[in-house]
Amino acid sequence: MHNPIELQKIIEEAIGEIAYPVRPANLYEPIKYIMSLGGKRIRPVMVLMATELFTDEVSIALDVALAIETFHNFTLVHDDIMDNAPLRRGKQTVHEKWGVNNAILSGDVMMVESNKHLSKVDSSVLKPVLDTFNQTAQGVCEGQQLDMEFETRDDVSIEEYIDMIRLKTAVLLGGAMKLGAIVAGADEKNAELLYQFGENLGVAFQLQDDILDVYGDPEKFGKQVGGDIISNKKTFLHLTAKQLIKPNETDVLLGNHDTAEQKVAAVTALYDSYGIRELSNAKMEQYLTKAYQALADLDVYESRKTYLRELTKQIMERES
Ligand code: DMA
Ligand code: MG
Ligand code: MG
Ligand code: MG
Repeated sequence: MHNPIELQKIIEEAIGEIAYPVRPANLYEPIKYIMSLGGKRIRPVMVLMATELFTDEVSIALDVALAIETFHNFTLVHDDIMDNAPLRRGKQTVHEKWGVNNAILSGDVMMVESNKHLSKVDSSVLKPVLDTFNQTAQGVCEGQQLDMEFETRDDVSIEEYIDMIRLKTAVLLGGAMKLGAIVAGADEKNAELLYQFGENLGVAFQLQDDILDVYGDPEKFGKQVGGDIISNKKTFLHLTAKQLIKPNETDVLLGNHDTAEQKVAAVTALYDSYGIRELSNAKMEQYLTKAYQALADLDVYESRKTYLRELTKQIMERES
C-alpha cells in the first residue's frame, strides 16, 4: 500500500507522461498549463486509495484516476469562467490568459482527453466504469447549473444549498472512490459505502471551500479571497447569516456596495459578528462524521483504512 504522498507522486508522474498534441497551441497549451499547475490531486489519489483497499495492483486504476483528474480540471476551467475568477492555484486562470473562447474549447477537449483515458480501462469493468463516470459528470454539470441559478435567487434554503454542493462537488469525490472500488472488483456493498464516504467528505470539503473563500490566507489560498461574496454565491455562510441578522443589517448582506472590496469587508465583518465561521465549521463536522461512519462500516481490514483516514485529515487541514 502507498501513503497519500506516495500516491500523489504516482499521479504527478503519470500526468507528466501524458502526450498532448502540440498544435493548435491555443487549444492544448491551456490544458498542459492547468494540468501541470499542481493542485492537491485529491480525486485521483482517492481513486487509487479505493483500489488499494482491495488489491496491491494500484496500476490497474491509473487510467481511471487520470480520467477523473482531467475531468476535474476541465470543470475548473469552465467554473472559473462562470465565476469570473482571476486566479487559480496562485496563477492566472485559463480564460484570463487565453481568453474565454479558448478556455471553453480547451475545456471541451479535456472532456475528450478524459474519455481517452477511460477507453484504456480493462473491458471486464468498462461498462460499470463508464456508467459511474457519466453519472458523476452529469451530476457535476447539474450542480454547476444550480450554483449559477442561485446567484440571482433570494429564496434559496440551506437544504437546497446542501443538495447543490452534493451535486457540483461531492458526487465527484464519491465517484472517485466508487470507481477505484469497481476497478478493483469490490462487491457492491463496499463500493456503495466508499461512495458514501466520498460523498460526505465532499460535502464537508465544499463547506470548507466556502469558508476558505472568505477566511483563507491570500498568500496561501491561490484563489481570490472574497470571490463568493462578490458574485453573490448562496453559500452556507451567506444563508446562515441571512437567518440570523437583524432587519437593519439586510442591506449589508444583500444591498449594493460602492466597491467589491467594501462589500467583502462589510459582509465578512457581519459574518464575524454572528460567529458564522464557527457555525459553518460545525456543519462541516457533521458531514465529516458521516464520512468516517461509512469508512467504519466498510468490510475490509482496519489496517487498510489507515491511509484513507490520513488523507481525510490532510484534506481537512488544507489552506488552499
Ligand atoms: C466548485 O465550486 C465546483 C466545481 C464543479 C468546480 P467553486 O466555484 O466554489 O470552486 P472553486 O472555489 O475552486 O472555484
Ligand atoms: Mg469557482
Ligand atoms: Mg463555482
Ligand atoms: Mg469556492
